[in-house]
Amino acid sequence: MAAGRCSVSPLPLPLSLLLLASTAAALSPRDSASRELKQLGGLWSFRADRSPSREQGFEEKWFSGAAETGPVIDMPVPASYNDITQDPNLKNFIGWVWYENEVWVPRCWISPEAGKRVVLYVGSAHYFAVVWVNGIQVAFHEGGHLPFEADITKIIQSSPSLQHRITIAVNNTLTPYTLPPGKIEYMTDTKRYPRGYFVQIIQFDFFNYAGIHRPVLLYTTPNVYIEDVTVVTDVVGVTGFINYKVSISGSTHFTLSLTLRDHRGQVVASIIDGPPFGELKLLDPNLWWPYLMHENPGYLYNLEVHMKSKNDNTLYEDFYTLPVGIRKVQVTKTQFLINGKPFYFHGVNKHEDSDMRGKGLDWSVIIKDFNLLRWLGANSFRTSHYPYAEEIMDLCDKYGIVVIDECPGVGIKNPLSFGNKSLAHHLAVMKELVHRDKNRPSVVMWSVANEPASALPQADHYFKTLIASTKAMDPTRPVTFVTDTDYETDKGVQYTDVICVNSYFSWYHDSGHLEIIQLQLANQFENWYKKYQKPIIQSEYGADTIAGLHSDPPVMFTEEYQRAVLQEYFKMFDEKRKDYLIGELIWNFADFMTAQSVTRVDGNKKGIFTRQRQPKMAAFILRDRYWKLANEARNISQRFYCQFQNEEQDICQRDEKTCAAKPSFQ
Ligand code: GCB
Repeated sequence: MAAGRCSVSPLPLPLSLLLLASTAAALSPRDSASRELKQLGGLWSFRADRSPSREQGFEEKWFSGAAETGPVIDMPVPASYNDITQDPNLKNFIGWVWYENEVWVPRCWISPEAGKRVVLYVGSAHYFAVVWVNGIQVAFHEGGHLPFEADITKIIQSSPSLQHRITIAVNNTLTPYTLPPGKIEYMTDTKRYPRGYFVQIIQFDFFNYAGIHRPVLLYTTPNVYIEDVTVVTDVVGVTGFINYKVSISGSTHFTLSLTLRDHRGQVVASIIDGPPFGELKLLDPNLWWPYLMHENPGYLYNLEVHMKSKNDNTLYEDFYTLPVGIRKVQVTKTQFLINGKPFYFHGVNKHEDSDMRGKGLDWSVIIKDFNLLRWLGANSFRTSHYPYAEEIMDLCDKYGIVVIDECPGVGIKNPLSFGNKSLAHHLAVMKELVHRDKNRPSVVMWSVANEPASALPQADHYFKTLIASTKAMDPTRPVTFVTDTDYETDKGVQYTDVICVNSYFSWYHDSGHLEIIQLQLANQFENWYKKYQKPIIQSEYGADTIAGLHSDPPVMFTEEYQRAVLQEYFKMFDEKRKDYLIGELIWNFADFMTAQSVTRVDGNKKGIFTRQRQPKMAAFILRDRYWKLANEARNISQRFYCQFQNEEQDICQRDEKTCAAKPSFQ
């Protein structure tokens, strides 16, 4: 809950702004022989609109130059603004904040002879964002975890200057119709609260960090350009198939060539002057395998798409290179198969969360996290509870970390949030997510929500529609949502392909009673399986743990208690993975920030690593388990193990043959 003072809702947008359609990003921006990128990260001028109505910025047209209208401070982009200053009011601010930056655009980008488009791309701004260039509105986007963009060519071409002002207003207010939903509650008892006092109510367990969380870029394409590429891969026997579809914008007259290269750059398949859709066939391809399932995980080919178009005597050429992993995903009644082999998810749930940066993208944190995941022997994670940055997803593709890709459908508890308005928005968000991540081999399943009130009667229609529409958009991947509702009353799981269930035995219920875990967990699994005969993932379990707090016998919040909870869960996991349990994802990878409450001591402490990524005792027992699971599934993991174990030398001396070829991750 965050507080503020305001006479009206902090949300309203002038109608003219709402009329401008949201502009979801097309292909992930990449440079190429025909495309240039310019990063706009760094320091932006920043001003929070603290006026009671939060509308001062719009009334005074701060998009015409916020820096001239009042005091601004330096704000890093990307980063959440909440933890950057010492100001508690900014930490808990609700409403519009304004970012402004002056950028140079090279002359060669905009001369009409260059025949280029210039696109402004925002990786993510939480939650509502309005964008202006030189005071002209170019985009409005709703939703904090997905990219959007705007073609700004005409605006910058018509400016007398090569320097341009970019303004981005961002509002973090959540309503019953946003995703995640929330509610602004006005406290009208003037004996207890100042006049106009309101709080943001949320029903999810992470801090509602806000600001520009991911990179802002300018990029160019030719005027006739590759707008989208979709690939769907399949494996039949020893043959790999890549079905592709390319859409071109700006002209209907073009020719297309596609070249597929292996990791050494050798051409392995190609199509010259082919149609915009078709198939590439590869005999005995290198398949994309998850980390620890193969000695060469995350194998990616590069699909180079080359478009040529002659328009009004001008030749336009566009090049776009898409990494492609060839793999196939299937679900049976008891198994999850990748390339026909059973895959067991031994992984984590994460958050985009770190000190100071909040949810802002930071390369050091990203790489540290991937190193810890691989140290741990984790082969997978769920993007709890929103889509993660494309930069993170790229590394999952590259390292072979399997992803359950979750949309921001978290905290859907209010019956109002099951209405048509919310459903329409949820469908739109899934469309943006599927569009962004459809080509990623690491993404093996979509999760449309986390712990919604799925016992409500309206949940039936809601999840039936949502899951059917997601499957229609992507028939190649299973769809799930994560439930904590009782198997008898849940209305949504019937539509899923895989059952994902969260439970916190001996924590939120029967607190302190470790001895009940196995019985309750066995019942949980049996009940769900008997009812639906679908494979099950334990999608969350865990215990809050203050690093350095000890007690034996274990008591809650100590490292020993977290370890004991995990060990009890492991016993039942080992029973059920013989049958239909296909995965276990610990809650959580690292401690993370939440709203303040009496149940949270400076955030959620269920991490097996602290927020600063130092291991608690649980990290070591999980690591032993995950490496054993990997070893059981396939012995090659021993080779990876050597890379991370301190006792590397010992193992290598004992088992020279296994350790002979040490693969490198880079
Ligand atoms: C859950 C939620 C997660 C919470 C976690 C907890 O069931 O899915 O968002 O953080 O429990 O620690 O309470």
